[in-house]
Amino acid sequence: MIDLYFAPTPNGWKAAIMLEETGLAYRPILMQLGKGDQFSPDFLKISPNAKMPAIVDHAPEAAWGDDPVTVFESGAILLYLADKTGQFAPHKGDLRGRKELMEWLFWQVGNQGPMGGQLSHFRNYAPEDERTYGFKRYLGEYDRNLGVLENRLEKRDYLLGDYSIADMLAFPWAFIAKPLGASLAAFPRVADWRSRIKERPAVQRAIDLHKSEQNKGRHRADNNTVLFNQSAASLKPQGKTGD
Ligand SMILES: N[C@@H](CCC(=O)N[C@@H](CS)C(=O)NCC(=O)O)C(=O)O
Repeated sequence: MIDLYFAPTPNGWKAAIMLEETGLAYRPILMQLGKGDQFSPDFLKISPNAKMPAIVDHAPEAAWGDDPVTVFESGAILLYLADKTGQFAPHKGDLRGRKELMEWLFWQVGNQGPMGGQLSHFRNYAPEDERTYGFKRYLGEYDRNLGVLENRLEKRDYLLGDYSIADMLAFPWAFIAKPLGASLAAFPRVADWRSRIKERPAVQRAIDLHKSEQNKGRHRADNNTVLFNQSAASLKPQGKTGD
C-alpha cells in the first residue's frame, strides 16, 4: 500500500495519474494546503520542502530493505514508481531513451511547472494592483513552454514516442491552460496531445480525486498568511530553532 499525500492541483494530479495508470494500491491523504497541513512536523519529515505530492511506499521492493520508502517531488515520485513497476518509462538498458526521459522530466519540473505555478499566482492570488507585470512575464514563459511542447510533438504522438511519465508530468499544466488565462489555439499538436491524454480513464479518475476540494481556500495572497509570505521559519516544527 502506498500513501499519497495529495491535493487536487496539477502537481498532485501527476502522482495520482501514475498511481491510477499502474494500478498500484494507494491511499490518498487529502491535504488542506490553505490550512497549513504541509507544515506539520510529520509531513516535513516526508517532504522537507513543505509541498505535496509526496508518497510513502510501505511495501518497497526487497532491494530497498524493510523500512518504508518516502519520496517527495513529483518527478522523483513518478520515476520511483516507473522503476518499481517497470511501466511508462524506457527500460534502464535503453540509454538514449533514459537520457531523453531525464531531459523531459527535468524540463517539466524546472520550467513548465514553476512557470505555470507563478502564472497561477499572478492570475489567481496576487493583489489586483500588483498583477500586471508578473502575469505578463509568466504568461509569456508559460506560452514559450507550450511552444517547446508543440515542437517536440511534431514527429511523435507523445513526448518520448510512447505514452510515459514525461507526458504525465507535463499534461496537468497544459490541462489547465484556460483557467490560467492562456490558450492552446496556437498549439494544435499540444491541444491534440492534451485531448488524447485527458480521455484516458486513469487520467480522468486522477483528476476527479477529491475534486470537490479543488480551489477551496483560494484567497488573495495579501489575505492568506499560510499559503503565502512564508519564510524558512515555517519549516521548523512549531517555529523552534536550533535543532
Ligand atoms: N516541485 C514540486 C512542486 C510541488 C508544489 O508546488 N506543490 C504545491 C501545490 S501545487 C504545494 O504543495 N503548495 C503548498 C505551499 O506552497 O505551501 C513538485 O513538482 O512536486
